[in-house]
Amino acid sequence: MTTRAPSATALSLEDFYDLDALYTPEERMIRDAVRDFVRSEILPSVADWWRDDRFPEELPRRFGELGVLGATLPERYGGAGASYTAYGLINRELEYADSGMRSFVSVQSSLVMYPIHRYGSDALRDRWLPRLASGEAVGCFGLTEPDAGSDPGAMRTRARKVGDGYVLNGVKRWITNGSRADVAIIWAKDEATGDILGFVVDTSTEGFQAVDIKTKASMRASVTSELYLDDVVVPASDRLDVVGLKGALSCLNQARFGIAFGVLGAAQACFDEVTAYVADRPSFGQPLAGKQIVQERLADMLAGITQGSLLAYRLAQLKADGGDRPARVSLAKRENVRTALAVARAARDLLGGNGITTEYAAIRHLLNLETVATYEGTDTVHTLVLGREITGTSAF
Ligand code: TGC
Ligand code: FAD
Repeated sequence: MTTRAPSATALSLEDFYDLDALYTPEERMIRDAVRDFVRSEILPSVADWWRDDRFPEELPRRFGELGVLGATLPERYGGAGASYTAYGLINRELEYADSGMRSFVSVQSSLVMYPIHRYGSDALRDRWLPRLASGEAVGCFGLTEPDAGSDPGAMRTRARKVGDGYVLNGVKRWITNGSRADVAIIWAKDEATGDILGFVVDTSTEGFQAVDIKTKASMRASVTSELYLDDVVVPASDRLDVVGLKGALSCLNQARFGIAFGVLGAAQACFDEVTAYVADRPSFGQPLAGKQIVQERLADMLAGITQGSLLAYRLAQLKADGGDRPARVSLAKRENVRTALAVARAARDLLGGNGITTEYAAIRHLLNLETVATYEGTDTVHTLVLGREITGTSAF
């Protein structure tokens, strides 16, 4: 095989179109700090955590110290006033290690701190946001139920107005951080009006119980639970100031944006791993890297990650100006998850038998990404959102 040493001007394989030049110094600084943390504190152990079905106790506080919890919120509440691009880059760096790391930060930032900041009273903000930002408190988001996932409007959890409060009853399933949470954002139907309401529930309230789901073959370094609400009394002052499904969906719009960036981290990790592997792996008398079909597959991976990065960056620009319309976010979530899954699957295959072991990261990412394709709106749900945007007809 003829080999050519990469020239001094070789293009970066993790930023092929030099998006770095478009980031602000602060965005680069945040990205680099998270990258250093991930490489030194998470990557050496994350495969063990995943195998052991464990999310380490100390991580929330470490994330808090790093400043990645609620990073876009104002400093007054413990945030960093960071840009959406910075938030996206944080997600990408975390998901380079494992989707479970990004999931923790997505839920805490986009699904718990965001609604408290946007729809909560000053008292709720003061009570929860600083502790959530520091990682002293953990939050979860309870929308999905055993019989209401893609169609959350079909939820059965009920809120009954009693005196100056509400009584909540119901079951939530597949709730990230559920058993770790100090505070839960719970969505329930008002028994009298049928309106969907959101509540900030202290999980130490009597009648609240969380039980972990322990049979996952995906997202094993992330806690996922079932929540049982049995006559949980919540003061009216702990209700979010929004009525209807749009309250919950507006939170999903934030988290889906983060996923569009995050999954490219998982894809990049698979690409880096397989590129190094094929350089040395002999087959039919030469390294796999010298085979045309292998090069085509690497080129497809690089193209997918590059296109996804451009899409995510443009979405962040649009979001900064309020242009993160749900259909745009759906397209980015759908496409970038598809790309990441394709990259992880191809990397897994090129690793051969080694690729089915957790000694290599590809299969762990591939299995995690199966969850990412399902949560925050399945691939099909986002296809139907786009179909509705194109045709004006709802086909759910
Ligand atoms: P639809 O009539 O479309 O909408 C009801 C109201 O909501 C508004 N809206 C949105 N607002 C903000 N952001 C969005 N993405 C929005 N989508 C819709 C809409 O304008 C309307 O407002 P208004 O003022 O007219 O009342 O509602 P629908 O019942 O037809 O449902 C639409 C559908 C299917 C797209 C929606 O239900 C959906 O997205 N389903 C998927 C459910 C889902 O994604 N669940 C995720 C649970 S959380 C999770 O998975 C966390 S994973 C942990 C992690 O991230 O790591
Ligand atoms: P279903 O809605 O039953 O879908 C099953 C299949 O049917 C899918 O292929 C779907 O695309 C398809 N389908 C559904 N409707 C249609 C249709 N109209 N036309 C054609 N096909 C359709 N939820 C939370 O609230 N909070 C969390 O923190 C959270 N974390 C999660 C963590 C993990 C690890 C997982 C796996 C899930 C989590 N979820 C969470 C739940 C997640 O959002 C749901 O699993 C997801 O929305 C899909 O719902 P479902 O599982 O009920 O599947």
